[in-house]
Amino acid sequence: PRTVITFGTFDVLHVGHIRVLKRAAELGDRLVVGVSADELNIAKKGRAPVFTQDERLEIVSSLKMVDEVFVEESLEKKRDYIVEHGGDVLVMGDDWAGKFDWVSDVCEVVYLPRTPSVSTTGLIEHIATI
Ligand code: C2G
Repeated sequence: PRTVITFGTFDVLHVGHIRVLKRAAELGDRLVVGVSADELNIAKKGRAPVFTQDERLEIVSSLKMVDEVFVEESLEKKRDYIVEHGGDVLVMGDDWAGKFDWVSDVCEVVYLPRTPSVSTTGLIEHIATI
């Protein structure tokens, strides 16, 4: 069986997240998702996610196209996570195009086009004006 692995924050889950997960799942038999840790978001984006990592893990693991979830503590551990979870193909949105080519010694790397004009930041700003 072909295992697909992908990573993300999946904070305030929206249709862009659903579409990339669906398309990722279609590339294999089993989809494993690394959900980024709260600490990783604070370090990289300077703010905590709206939903905690436990909440985001519960949400993502409830999706029918997702078979397994784990916490992504560091971007630098990507190759270790792929090997540990038996990933045959890494899928990322094309906002990350080229950024994870360094794992192509252990698996195939595919970047999928993002869904235009939907983002968690946009949603937060929209909700704030209501
Ligand atoms: N995505 C998308 N279209 C959007 C928004 C997001 O296709 N309009 C995709 C992203 O390209 C990514 C996934 O949804 O593949 C999750 O996006 P984020 O939650 O923003 O994840 P990010 O914080 O970029 O991941 O190792 C990577 C890290 O975990 C960070």
